[in-house]
Amino acid sequence: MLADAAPPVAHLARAATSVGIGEREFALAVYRPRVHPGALKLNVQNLGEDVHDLVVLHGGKRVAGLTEVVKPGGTAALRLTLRKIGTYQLVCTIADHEARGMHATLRVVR
Ligand SMILES: [Cu+2]
Repeated sequence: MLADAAPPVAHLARAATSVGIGEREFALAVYRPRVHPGALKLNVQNLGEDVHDLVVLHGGKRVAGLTEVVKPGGTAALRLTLRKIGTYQLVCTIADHEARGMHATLRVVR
């Protein structure tokens, strides 16, 4: 039946958009740097040798962050909803990692 093949649009609209994040010494890569407003799932992979974390900032204020550090070779997921159009900063807050290059931007666009 057609109803089985095509889920309702409302269901699709609620699904979180996945955003891959790669972290290493000392860089932070966002594999989907532009997203639409709504629910996101940041899939964080630590590709390095040190522990890293991930915090999301908007206008210098923290809007979300991982609750635990990510171990070398480990992964973590951060679920959040970003409704405001604009540019968000993703940073690692461990030691001086941000200053050494662990920062990136995520843009929420219409
Ligand atoms: Cu780090």
